[in-house]
Amino acid sequence: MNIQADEATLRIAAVSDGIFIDNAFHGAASGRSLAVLDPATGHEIARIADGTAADIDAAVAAARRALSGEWGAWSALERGRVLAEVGRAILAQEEDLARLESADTGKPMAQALGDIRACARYFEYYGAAADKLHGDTIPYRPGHLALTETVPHGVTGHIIPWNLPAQMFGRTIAPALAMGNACVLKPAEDACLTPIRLCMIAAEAGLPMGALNCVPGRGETAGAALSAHPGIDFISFTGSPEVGELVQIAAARNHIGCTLELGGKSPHLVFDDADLDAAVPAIVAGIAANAGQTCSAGSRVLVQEGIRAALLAKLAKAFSKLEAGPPGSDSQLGPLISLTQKRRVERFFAQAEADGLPLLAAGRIAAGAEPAGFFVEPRVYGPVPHDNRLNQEEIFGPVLSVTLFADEEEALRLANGTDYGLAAAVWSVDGGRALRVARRIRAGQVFVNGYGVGGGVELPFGGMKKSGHGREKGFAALRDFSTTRTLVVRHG
Ligand code: TXE
Repeated sequence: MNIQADEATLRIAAVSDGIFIDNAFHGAASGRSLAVLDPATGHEIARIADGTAADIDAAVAAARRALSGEWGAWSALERGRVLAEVGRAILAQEEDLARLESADTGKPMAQALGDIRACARYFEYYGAAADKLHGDTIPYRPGHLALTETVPHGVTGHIIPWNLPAQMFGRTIAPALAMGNACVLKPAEDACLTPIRLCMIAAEAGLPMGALNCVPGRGETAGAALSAHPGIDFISFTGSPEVGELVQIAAARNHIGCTLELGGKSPHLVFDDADLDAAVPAIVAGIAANAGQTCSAGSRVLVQEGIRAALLAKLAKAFSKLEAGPPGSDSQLGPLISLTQKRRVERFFAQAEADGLPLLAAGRIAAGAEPAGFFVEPRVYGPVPHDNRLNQEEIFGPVLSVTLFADEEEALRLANGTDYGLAAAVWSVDGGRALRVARRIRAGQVFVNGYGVGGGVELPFGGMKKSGHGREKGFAALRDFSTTRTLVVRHG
């Protein structure tokens, strides 16, 4: 870690022993703290509050007060202006924030900087959109005026993961605030320094007290307390399907709505006529980005038999050049977030070996990488049988599997043949085929001759099937973070 990263980390460490409520830091009710580890070295770099149910209670109460106080009285225009100001403030500190994000997650600086800019873009986009979603007047009975209003849910809970902390913050908090909700955020215990810092920036940019509160802590304590809290009116969760199920059950018990974004097993469908010079770099970037720890990682390559040899040769060449190393190095990939995630990916390697899957190519771990860091080598396996675990389970690491298909029907059967349905890409220069296939894929985002990971603030994003429900990004998020009140006036 370089000196500037040290400075950024230490500055946050000085305030992060608290819980962020009513625009100020408070001590955790438990008095306990959790270690924050640098994934590139395994060393402790900061400590964060170990928030529990008592802190969640206080945060929800503050959010409720905000709704009946200054925040609740603001117009949509005023909300939009403060969000735009938050976006500008983030950009003004982008280098500093990127160093913090990189130190906390281990990702290369260039990727961290991209994430911070995406976060700022969410605030810019939703700042401009805050007064654009409105109701209708509805032709009704004579002597009546009927109309609808778009109103906030009230207090919204937000549980985010560790893979893209800054992006997730912008993605979930900006649209919720734009619609006038008051938020309680529970960032992931493995990476929460940037979200905490972003809360401070939002307060400094003028967000009123209680509009945004943050309780770092463990999932089974702070996270469970937030999702079951009777004082929240809606919850947005991004993470594993297992925890998503718990969050949805808790929401059902409270009779509130939720959005769940639960990852994927997203395929590339590469047809015989595909432009491989475009496809291969996009496929590699789609699994190497964030060391494969991206919900929309393109982790399966389905390839038509006629182009198999050419594609495999190019993929193997590109993979063998990939290197995982510390964030300050020239490596394209950083470490994984934690020892737990590293062991998880290594279990998939062991399973692949036990199943006799051919290893087509592997990248390397940089010579300078610390052995105690959470690095794994990028790998591509193939051909992998469709029903193998490598093709069916989310690995969340830089691991790609290749499977062959004969025709369109088989490609679609394989593409749709997992529990997930988050993203997909179709590669073909035959426009008719590309569209025909794209429109039969059961996934929330389908790309043709390209692949977008992470970005695209304007584009509705979310899952089908086990990948979850509800939509983030774009105007779709504004709809999910609001509800409708119908008003009927009988005027005679
Ligand atoms: O997720 P968890 P983990 C997938 C990915 C990864 C696997 C496990 O495959 O390998 O999940 O990751 C909070 N009540 N994704 O264990 O536990 C937790 O504190 C309420 C895909 O890290 O789901 C964190 O803030 N909250 C994914 C958040 O849930 C709870 C991103 C996510 O952690 C909780 C991350 C509980 N009982 C992992 N337990 C994506 N969709 O992008 C934990 N949490």
